[in-house]
Amino acid sequence: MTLRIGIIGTGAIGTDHARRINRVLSGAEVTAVTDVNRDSAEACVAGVAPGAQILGSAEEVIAASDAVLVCSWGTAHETQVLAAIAAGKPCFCEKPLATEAYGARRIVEAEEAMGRRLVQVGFMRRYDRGYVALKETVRTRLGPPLMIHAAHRNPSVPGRYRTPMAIHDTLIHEIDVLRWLLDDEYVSAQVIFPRATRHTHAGLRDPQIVLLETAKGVRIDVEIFVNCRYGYDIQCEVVGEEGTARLPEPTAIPTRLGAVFGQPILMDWKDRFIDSYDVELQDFLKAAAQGTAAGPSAWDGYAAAITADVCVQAQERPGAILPVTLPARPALYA
Ligand code: INS
Repeated sequence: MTLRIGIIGTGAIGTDHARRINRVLSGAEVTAVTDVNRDSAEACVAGVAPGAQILGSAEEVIAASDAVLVCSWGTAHETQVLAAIAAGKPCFCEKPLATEAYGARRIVEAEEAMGRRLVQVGFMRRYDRGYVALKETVRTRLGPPLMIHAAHRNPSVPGRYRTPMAIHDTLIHEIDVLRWLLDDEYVSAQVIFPRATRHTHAGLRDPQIVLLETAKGVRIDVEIFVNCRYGYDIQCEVVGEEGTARLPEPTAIPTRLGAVFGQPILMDWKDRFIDSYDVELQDFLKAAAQGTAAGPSAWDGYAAAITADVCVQAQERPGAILPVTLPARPALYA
């Protein structure tokens, strides 16, 4: 059986997922799309989803599909995911699950009321080979992890990117993947601001350092530097009792050329975890064919949203250490 997939939001990531489903993955076809911008939906259909009908609303797409992908603006996610759950349809939602924690909470409650998992959140780093290997090394060889030093650098960001986006848009990846990597929960967050780069503007403090502490006492420092100029660079080093382990660099050709030993650095974030998007969506399709969802859950989306909210408050009080409090994990997400 070919699964009928509906896509809500046909911007860059929605269209790329449509391409993936129709041309790379197996078991599904994109049969319906919608976007607030009709031109964008038409371009998606013309480019990568010739078999899809363009519908006028998210609700129509949900009704016409076996499973849906929510790739719209972050602020629209909550309503659309809740509508998919109400219809009993498996739903893949790009990050963030909701723009504030109470929205994510409503999604968790709706899913609990349905009694089965229907939501997968698009935290694709969990599917990246490098992170998977790092997690395995930490689990089997490093001894108890003690510290993590991480960096999330973008060469530049669009003009509309403001200070809180460093958390909601950027740090959100580390918030999820480090919690998963350590199998631990955050208990506090602190933000400090180093000297600012001259490449930023009044609306964006850049760089920033976020310090997280986990229930087991692991200390994490994450540098967020979104105008670093030189490239898109994701670093993660775990320090354990017996040794350290690092996230591998993406494959690139080292050269010895013109008296320089060199290795290229990626510039576009879309290229950095490109393979993991295929794996995460295939995982979604596999579970969706059984009428359920796997992978990062609504609970993970909620936990990330709670932590992100605290980090944004910590940005407003530089230096203050603020508690992160998660409610008890419901049995559905055990
Ligand atoms: C993007 C994306 C990237 C991240 C950027 C963010 O939306 O999530 O992975 O590095 O900072 O703006």
